[in-house]
Amino acid sequence: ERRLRHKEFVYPVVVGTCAFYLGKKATETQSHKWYLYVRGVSGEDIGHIVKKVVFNLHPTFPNPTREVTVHPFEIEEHGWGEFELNVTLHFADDAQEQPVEIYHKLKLYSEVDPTIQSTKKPVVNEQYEELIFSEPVEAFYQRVSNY
Ligand code: SLL
Repeated sequence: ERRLRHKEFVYPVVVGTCAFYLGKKATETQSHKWYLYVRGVSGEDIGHIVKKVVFNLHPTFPNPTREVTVHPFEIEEHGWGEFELNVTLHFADDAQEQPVEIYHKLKLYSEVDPTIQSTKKPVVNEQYEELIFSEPVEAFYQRVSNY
């Protein structure tokens, strides 16, 4: 497949976690409910670019490798501790690109005051990432730039 020498396709995404303290329902191993997601910057489906997201959780979780192949590229879990996550994005076949890994921290406690826990106000940690396709395959570039 032909690659476009002087072109670049840049697609911004957000990787985030959103954690809710369970309050009275909290147990020792499940004090929080949390979500981990990858989406476009306005919350849009990224499925035309990304065919699979692999979320690698801490080994204390059952089946810590979670694969999602459709929007929303998101998982829901319960836990007690913060940890560093590995999120691997696999691109659409016509992109002919290797997967990329993004590291992200699951935050359960507010940095402003970690002793204050509210069941109503989630702790959100979002990171902006630019997916950069330099010298993209022509067919992929045509498809995604007209999207
Ligand atoms: C810590 N380094 O010690 C971290 C590890 C692991 C969190 C946190 C498992 C939940 C479950 C879970 O929340 N692990 O057992 O179902 O703080």
